Order: sequence, then structure tokens, then C-alpha cells
Amino acid sequence: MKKIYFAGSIRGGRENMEIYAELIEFLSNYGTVLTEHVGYKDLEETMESEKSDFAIYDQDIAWLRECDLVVAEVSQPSIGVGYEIGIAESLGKKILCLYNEEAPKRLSAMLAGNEKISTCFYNSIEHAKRCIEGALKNL
Ligand code: 6K6
Repeated sequence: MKKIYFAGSIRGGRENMEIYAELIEFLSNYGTVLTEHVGYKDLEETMESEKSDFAIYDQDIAWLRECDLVVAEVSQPSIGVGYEIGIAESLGKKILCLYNEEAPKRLSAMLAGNEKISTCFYNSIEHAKRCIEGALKNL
């Protein structure tokens, strides 16, 4: 089973949480999603208090080392997601970024201009899923 690291905004804002949940469910048909909690409703209130930030950081770095593919939903700007993408790039991981064309803010040039990262500018969730299938085929 392939191991997939799904990254999506948490403290950067949870506006797209339902999209994360749907993409994570879709990805779980193809492999083990190490970061299923990114799509959980009420994550901040329920789970965050259980774990220290140090423990969250250590676990996420370990999962980034272990994964075969990083899929990052980047429509909502998030410092944590940007950081994870940078780490994943330095680890030589395959990275697919998914950006909703209708997102209010333009995608950072640090991702859009990075040839080592595949970015899918999607116009529907079905479109995003097709991009995911393409990335999985190329693994
Ligand atoms: C505790 C126990 C389970 O879940 C929690 C809550 N917090 C986090 N848990 C795991 N990963 C996190 C948590 N907060 C942020 N991250 C990582 O940073 C995720 O992998 C996200 O992709 C990314 C979000 O960064 P911010 O800056 O938007 O929070």
C-alpha cells in the first residue's frame, strides 16, 4: 500500500475542511492516508488539546519522511502546509498541489513557479480527483 501524506490548512483557517475530507476519502481508495485528521471536523477543539505542538511537529515530520506522495490542498494559505511542502521537496518526495481556481487569493509564486511541484488548478472536486489519479499513476 502506498503511503500518502495529505496536507491542508488547520490554523491557517478551516474554510475548506469539507473538501479536505472528501479528497482524503478518495485518496484512501488508493493507499494509506497518514494524516486523515486534517479532514476532521472540530479538530482544533477536540484533538489539538490532546497533543503538544512538539509532538505534532515530530509526528508530521516522521510521516513526511515515510510517505510516498504528498498531496497538498493549497487554496487556503497556511504556514504549516507551506512548510511541509518545503520539507517534502528537500526530502525528494513527489508533491501534488491542488488549488481551487476560485480561491480568493492567488497561489504563492513559490509553489506556482516551482517546477519540482505539480500543481493542479482545479475547477471542481471531480477535476481535483482526476489530478490525484494522474499523480498516483506516475508514482
Ligand atoms: C492533535 C492531534 C491530532 O490532531 C491534532 C491537531 N493538530 C495537528 N495535528 C496534526 N498535524 C497538524 C496539526 N496542526 C497542524 N498540522 C500540520 O500542519 C498538518 O499536517 C497540516 O497539513 C498543516 C497545517 O498547518 P497550519 O499552519 O494551517 O496549522
